[in-house]
Amino acid sequence: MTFSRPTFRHPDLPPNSAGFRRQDYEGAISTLCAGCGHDSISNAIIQACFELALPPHRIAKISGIGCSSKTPAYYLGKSHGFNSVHGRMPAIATGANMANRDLIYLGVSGDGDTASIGMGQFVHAIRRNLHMLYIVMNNGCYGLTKGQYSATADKGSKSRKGGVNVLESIDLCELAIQLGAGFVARSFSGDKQQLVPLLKTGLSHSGLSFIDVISPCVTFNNNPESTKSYHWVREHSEATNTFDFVPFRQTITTDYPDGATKAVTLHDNSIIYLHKPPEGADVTDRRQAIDNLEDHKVKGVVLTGVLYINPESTDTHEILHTTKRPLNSLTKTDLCPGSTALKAINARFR
Ligand SMILES: Cc1ncc(C[n+]2csc(CCOP(=O)(O)OP(=O)(O)O)c2C)c(N)n1
Ligand code: SF4
Ligand SMILES: [Mg+2]
Repeated sequence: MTFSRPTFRHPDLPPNSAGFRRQDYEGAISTLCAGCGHDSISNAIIQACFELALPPHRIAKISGIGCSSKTPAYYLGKSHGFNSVHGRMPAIATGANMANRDLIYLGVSGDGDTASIGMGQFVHAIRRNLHMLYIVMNNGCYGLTKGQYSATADKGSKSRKGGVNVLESIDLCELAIQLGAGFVARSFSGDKQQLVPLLKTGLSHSGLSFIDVISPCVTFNNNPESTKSYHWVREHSEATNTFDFVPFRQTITTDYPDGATKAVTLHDNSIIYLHKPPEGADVTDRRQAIDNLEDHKVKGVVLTGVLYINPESTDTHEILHTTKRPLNSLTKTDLCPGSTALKAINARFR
């Protein structure tokens, strides 16, 4: 059976500053299980891209395999897309980014896709600081293949069938911070208020931004003893800070109290204002960011919000000094400048 999305929208719904309407960022109707956390993340992605007024044709969404990796079909229907092989999203994103640095790259993956088969790809994309937003829709299981535990399932967590996970879990945020990602955050699919500004910040950051979104699998892993269930996360989460994201085109009208607020300017001159609780840790300090995650883990608390941010981050192109022009726009003359240029290059190595 196929479903098509109704095209009728209220005629008074306003467009964004680039003239696009919300429906320009939508995709096909979801075929995921009703109540799946991944669908809420899809909606948050639509909202974030609409609010940032990103031209849909300048976005490239790339995914691996899994229920999570199917979601790019459900948003950004007018954008470029590549549904790749299990765990290989970062390789495809790297190739595309090298060929055309002018697009906005959105990598979508699952905890199985990233923390198991794609682990090698994940760590090297971070090391290179590839300019992309990397989202993991984290349900602690392989939803698409009927709910086996993934490597992010917490030790002692119980699945719906009652099996206890006896293995240590991998914390992808901690790993990302350790490997040098410039923007790392964690959120919950059921917290759109927190997730949308996080996505907007991640999309405006230079280099790799990583967001781990806990996203309950209602079919295989949503019982109260699972640490990736709606119930558990609602009972056991704590935010690092509250924050506002201000795109650089927008006039800053709000007043922020002294002392409790830190303004971090991103490469495109947008600003993220972090309002820290009195005992809050400094999220611009890498070592403290890791300690903060570990401290909360010991207390059995899921820390959400901005976990680490490095405003000085430099992306792969800056590190490698690549040409400012996208490779796919270079002509034969640019790529083959002739024998005189070649002789000059060779002479430098003699
Ligand atoms: C090379 C390869 N190995 C195994 C599979 C089977 N497989 C498909 S999806 C998946 C796991 C998906 O889990 P996750 O990335 O967490 O996505 P979710 O469905 O939970 O959103 C596996 C093991 C595959 N498609 N390809
Ligand atoms: S199996 Fe789980 S992850 Fe997959 S669509 Fe259903 S609820 Fe979502
Ligand atoms: Mg999963």
